[in-house]
Amino acid sequence: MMVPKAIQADAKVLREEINAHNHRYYVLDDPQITDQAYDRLFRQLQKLEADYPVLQTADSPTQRVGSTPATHFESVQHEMQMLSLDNAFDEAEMFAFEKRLRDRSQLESETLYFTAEPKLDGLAISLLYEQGLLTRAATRGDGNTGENITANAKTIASIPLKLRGKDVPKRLEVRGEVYIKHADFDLLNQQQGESGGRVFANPRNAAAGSLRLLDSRITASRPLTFCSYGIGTTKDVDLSNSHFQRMLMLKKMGFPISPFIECVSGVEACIEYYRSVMKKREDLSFEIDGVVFKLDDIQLQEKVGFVSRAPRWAIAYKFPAQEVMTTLLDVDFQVGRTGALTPVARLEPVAVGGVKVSNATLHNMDEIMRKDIRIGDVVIIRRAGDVIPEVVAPVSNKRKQDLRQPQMPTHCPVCNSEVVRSEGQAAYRCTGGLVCDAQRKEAIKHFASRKAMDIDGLGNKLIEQMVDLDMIHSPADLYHLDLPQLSGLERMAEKSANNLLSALQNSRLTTLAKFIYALGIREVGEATAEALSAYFGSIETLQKADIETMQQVEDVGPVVAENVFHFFQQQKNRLIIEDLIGQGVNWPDPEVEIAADKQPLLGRTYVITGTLEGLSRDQAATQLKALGAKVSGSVSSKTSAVIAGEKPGSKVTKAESLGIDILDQAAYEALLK
Ligand code: JCF
Repeated sequence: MMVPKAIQADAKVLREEINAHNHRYYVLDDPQITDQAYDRLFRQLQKLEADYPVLQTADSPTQRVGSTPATHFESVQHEMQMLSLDNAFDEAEMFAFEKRLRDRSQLESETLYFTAEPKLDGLAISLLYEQGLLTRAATRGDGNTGENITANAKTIASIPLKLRGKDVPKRLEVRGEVYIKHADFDLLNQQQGESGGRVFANPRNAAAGSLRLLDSRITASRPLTFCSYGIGTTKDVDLSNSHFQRMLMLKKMGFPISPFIECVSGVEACIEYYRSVMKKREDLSFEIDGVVFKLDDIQLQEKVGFVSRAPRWAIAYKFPAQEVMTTLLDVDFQVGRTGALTPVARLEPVAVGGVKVSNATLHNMDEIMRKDIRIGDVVIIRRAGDVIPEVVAPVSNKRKQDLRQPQMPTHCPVCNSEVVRSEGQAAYRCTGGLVCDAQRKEAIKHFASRKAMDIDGLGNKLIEQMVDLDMIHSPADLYHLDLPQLSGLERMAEKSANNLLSALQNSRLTTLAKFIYALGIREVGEATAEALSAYFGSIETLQKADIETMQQVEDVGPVVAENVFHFFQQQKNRLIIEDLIGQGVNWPDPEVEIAADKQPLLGRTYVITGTLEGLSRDQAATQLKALGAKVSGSVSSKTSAVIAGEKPGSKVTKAESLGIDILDQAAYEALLK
């Protein structure tokens, strides 16, 4: 078919433009156009190629959508073996690595330079470029023989289909890692779950599974990313003797390289680099499991050579594993502040992420059942960053005999009250309330915590000790403590007792929001406490509010409203609040919040008198204030209207004399609308 010259030129321009944008995005990390603009260019090219199929060149970005499935993967012989890496797990092993290098190279005191980069947790592939075009991609396999995954590799947007630049090598083999970023992995697994597909255990498995699909159209839909780390066979390429310089050359040719790659001198600097990457680890958008160091001098590399499958000139200094296996010895149940019983795994102690762990959370009973975790199982423990270690899953093929399922106790392990499960909720709860020492301890810890009453120096251990000694039963009891009582405690000198008393004194002045939060009402966090404080303005108004009024507060739904209402219904809670206020806990009046776009009554002043049906005067005042109005206690010429319920007093007479409007309950309700 004849293709008009102008159309050929258009296709070429589009191809080059799209490839340039790809390069800016994946290699330079500096995109110039929006995703939508990119999609527009892409569709224009697709249209031209559909009209004139001969325009579909091998390097066309439209080739990344995948093609019809293969029946199997051809095998590929690697011309140069694909090496794996030796590991180091501590500094001593890094120094041993250096010593081996010096012994082999007979360099005693010269500075050794190393290229350093984070070690991606993905899988290694080889990309072969002939006359500048990607002609073959292969997995590492056993290092000698891999699988031909060219169709799949072509769908990965960060793999160049064509080399950039004028110097086109006859042959160039580029090696690197295929991986999936955290966010992409989460999204992929969510989609897989929704469509009933395979849910992957981690990004590495997802990357491996996606790269080994016979249908490259499915691979095209998987969010795979490529990063290069080295060069294999070459023909007709001018190569630097520095590994670092070679990597910069790859970048120029259009390959993504690690944004963290550096050349450092000496093993001490390697260790420093390792520490700095370890600090960044949690903030990276992808999983890494260590740092790779390579002797930078290629001639030296050749001199020191390699053993079986790993080079002597490189090493992977691994981070402490974040996932390890150990035995689940038992499951205990911990009682939280709201009485919820949480299953806690007691483990054969094991080091995870550099810390010895003997307990981990099992989240809840549903999770235990879903994962089929049994007491005695070998389990996978995960500890990432500063989060609480968790049991990820049992290793089911290690289960040798029938094992017992953990059972939720029928009675609280602390106070022996009955344990119940509310309908539709995951949590089982102890019904003991503040009778339960566990709940009492947690309630007081929460009350004293920084974001609540902020009682400095009142640590968890101290609270536990005082509850165990029956010194305190409720948060209010804290303010009854005196010096002789405190000085009698374990590890409590008179000075610290005095410090604690003054911390208690300082905590008496607080804010309404912090006070509400400190009460520890179920599901009332800081933000909800703030909103309740702003809406109701006083603890009395809040205590008297009904469930419907509470739901007027932003983000307060029926469940939270019910929790708050139920909390204040209970006599014992009201007594504790009364006691706290009696002990001098106080706060300035909060500003009552008015939504800027919802102030139809701004500038108006109302006076409320008499009894309204189903509504206290405080509640009515709150409703009016929420609409921007002012509420005053006495009638004057500035009064906009008087709201009069049953049995109004003299205020109505005064209003009549001043000619001010009087609204009955129906008129008031109409006003609110
Ligand atoms: O990031 C990696 N996973 C990675 C693997 C980086 C490297 O520089 C590697 C590698 C495997 C082998 N270098 C070799 C030689």
